[in-house]
Amino acid sequence: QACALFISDLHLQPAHPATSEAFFDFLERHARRAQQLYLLGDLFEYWAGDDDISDPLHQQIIAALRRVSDAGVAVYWIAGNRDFLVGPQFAAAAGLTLLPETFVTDIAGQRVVVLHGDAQCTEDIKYMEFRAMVRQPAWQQQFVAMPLAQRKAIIAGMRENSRKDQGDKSYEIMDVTPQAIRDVFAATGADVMIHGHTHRPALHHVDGKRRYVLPDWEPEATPPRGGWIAIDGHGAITRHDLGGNVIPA
Ligand code: OKV
Ligand code: MN
Repeated sequence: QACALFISDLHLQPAHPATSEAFFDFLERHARRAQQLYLLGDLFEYWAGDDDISDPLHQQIIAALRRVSDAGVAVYWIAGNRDFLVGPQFAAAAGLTLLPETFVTDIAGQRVVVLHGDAQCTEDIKYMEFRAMVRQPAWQQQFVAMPLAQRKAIIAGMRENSRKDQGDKSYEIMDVTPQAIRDVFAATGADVMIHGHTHRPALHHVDGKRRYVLPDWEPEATPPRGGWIAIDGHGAITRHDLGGNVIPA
């Protein structure tokens, strides 16, 4: 089918094998037959640098993405707040194209803007400062110049601090701000926006435009979470659960 698929926030990690299995199943059964696949951030729980490519789970993920891109699907990547260190080596191995943080494209006659969504959580001042720092190429060059084990230890320390601060709780209340969303629509002239990050899957109507929010993936939760958005050849936009069932609008 001439359709484009969109996913985000899988947070793939060895500790949650069911999520990887659901992802591989999605790639084989659905993405392989699509025209385009957009990965909109936080595919990984964290990415410490492209030299971590030989990790067994990373190898499995790369091979699975490769099968999709080798089948002729155009696979696109937008970085999330956990995997912004993905670079050209990973992209080449997986056969995907790295996109800038905000990307506008025409799909079946509609102007669609895709993004992760973290940059629009503008009320989280501390995170916005952290983001401004770690998104600088110079900062990233210095960081990846450190040994991989040291980078992993730094990230583990950040995760531990975030847990201690009950950071999980404080950013659970964070969402995109209406002004940041209006700014994206104004800057891009898009009719449709698709993003993830907030773990608040929904369809919102904003000044006559639509904003689709992707779910995070947790197939073993009750109820299971996860799924994708599809745009078919006629421009019809549908939301799907992990079983592929359409979520009613
Ligand atoms: C996750 C959020 C903490 C929001 C850091 C490279 C760096 C990954 C990381 C560190 C933080 C995720 C992985 C966490 C989400 C927060 C605070 C707010 C808004 C690097 C790769 F910087 F070292 F290069 N991170 N963690 N927040 O503690 O799980 O979502 S986290
Ligand atoms: Mn995110």
